Amino acid sequence: MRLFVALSPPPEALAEVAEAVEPHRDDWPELRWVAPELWHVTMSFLGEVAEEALPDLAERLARAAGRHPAMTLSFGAGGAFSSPARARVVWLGVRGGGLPLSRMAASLAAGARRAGAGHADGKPFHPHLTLARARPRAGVDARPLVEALSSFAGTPWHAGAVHLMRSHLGPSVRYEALGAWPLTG
Ligand code: 3AM
Repeated sequence: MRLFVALSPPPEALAEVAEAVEPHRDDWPELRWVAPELWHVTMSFLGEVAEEALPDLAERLARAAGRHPAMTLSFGAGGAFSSPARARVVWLGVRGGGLPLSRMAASLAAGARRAGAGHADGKPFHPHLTLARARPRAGVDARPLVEALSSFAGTPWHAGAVHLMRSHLGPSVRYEALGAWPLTG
């Protein structure tokens, strides 16, 4: 099964984002917008994981989550991977996490690896909310969109748990929450 670990922002925080994004959607037919009900903040992408590994994975994620503090985060200015001029992914940034959030991501990934899930990809952790993706092989010049989202500053929200998510790929992607573990505090 295809898994990732994520934060699930509260509906109020996502509703604000939806309101900010809505005026732009129709202007960018070259982008595929992610449906708001799928929005999440990925902490660690695990990829294909054998079902037998789940109990050990759950235990290790629970333990890793419990070693990190709950935090107050907010969505901030837009950006793009790999760059606004040749965007493959357009996102909103996550503010307020800093080093503790990066440490948490590293700790979850390390716990998952000990359960045989995921791998170190060496990429720096860049917390974000993916809003839209370019169609395959097309880098989009999304500078006006990134610029339009540059002033976005969402209301702070409480990140108190991490979720293990399963992606069901197909004509329309669906995510299923397999577990949730509290952060401390
Ligand atoms: O929606 P975001 O960007 O947070 O991009 C995928 C998504 O992240 C990412 O995992 C999340 C859930 O699908 N993802 C998919 N394939 C990936 C890969 N091979 C990947 N991240 C890293 N390596």
